[in-house]
Amino acid sequence: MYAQMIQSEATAEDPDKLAAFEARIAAGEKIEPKDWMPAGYRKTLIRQIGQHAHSEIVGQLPEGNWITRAPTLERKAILLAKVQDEAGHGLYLYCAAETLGVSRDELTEMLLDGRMKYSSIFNYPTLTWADMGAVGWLVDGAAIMNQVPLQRTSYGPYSRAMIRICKEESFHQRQGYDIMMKMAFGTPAQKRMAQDALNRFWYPALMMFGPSDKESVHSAQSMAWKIKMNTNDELRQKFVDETVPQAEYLGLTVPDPDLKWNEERGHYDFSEPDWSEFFDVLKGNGPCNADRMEARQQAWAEGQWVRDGLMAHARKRAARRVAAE
Ligand code: BYC
Repeated sequence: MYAQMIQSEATAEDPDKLAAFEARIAAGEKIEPKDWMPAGYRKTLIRQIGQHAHSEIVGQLPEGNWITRAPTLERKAILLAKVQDEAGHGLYLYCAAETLGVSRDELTEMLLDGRMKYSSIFNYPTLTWADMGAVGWLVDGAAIMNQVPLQRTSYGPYSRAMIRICKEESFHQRQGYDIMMKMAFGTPAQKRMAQDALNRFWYPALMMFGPSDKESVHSAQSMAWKIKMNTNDELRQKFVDETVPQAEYLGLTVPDPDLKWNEERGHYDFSEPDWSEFFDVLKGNGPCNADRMEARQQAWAEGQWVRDGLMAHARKRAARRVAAE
């Protein structure tokens, strides 16, 4: 259905419709599901929203790993709530993508057969409790940096989903920083764990913003359509500028010997992540890619009977309605 939709719209594209669409974007209007849109706009949104939805769902796995081992009942309750929020974010985003004519099943199948991606960050392991702090502080922190501007994205359902998501992400970032404070101001051993978590998550967090602007394939068109509001490098710089003082407050060292404040630019200078590692993780060769995909494959297979049951119920209700008419 999705392929057909792109096809029919591509043939229907005409210059007048395109000009009217672009004028609406320029005027800051929201595009709604039933409005005409270029096939490329629809395709880019499905790619980006779908990838984001998958990231929320796969993103439950590294933290889910620590629910049974949280150090206190209170920490466990907070972590449980956060992981449940991620599931909710995935659902808002799948719903937003569905308004573009792709079904949730199709999106999931594209994830499972490798046609769609999820964020590179979730291919790194969570080895200690301090990693729960680093994930909340850095990973949710990077997510907020990227997602706050997306609240103003041009596609209405995506924008509205982002408004709800951002409210919860702020709590996620705060709970991560709270864990980091506890560890960094705790015993020397706890502080070492906090530093080790920062060392391992710093560069993967920087990679979340995507390749450098020189390498980004989609940024120019996505920004022209206001699907993306900032370039990858702009958001990465903003993240570094906000996060470095937070690390200083914790008494932790950002693992970058070249990090320094540049008075002239009014920003920190910092070392780029190892981009060969990033592209390698995207190809499926990160430390946890195989585990994450296996977990999703298993969940999809084990949920088949639930989907079958729901479909049978829906068909029965529809048949009853037809019979009653
Ligand atoms: N990981 O042209 P570019 C979260 C791909 S947070 C994997 O710059 P674009 C959460 C990109 O898809 C994470 N792939 O692309 C947090 C493209 O490949 P394709 C989710 C990446 O789309 C805490 C290629 O590289 N957030 O969910 O203009 C707890 C070239 O890149 C990555 C979002 O998804 C990456 N890091 O910009 C739980 C936010 N970066 O598709 C959950 C919405 C790039 O051509 N997404 N690629 O094969 C975006 O803002 C943009 O899609 C990106 C990339 C900034 C990520």
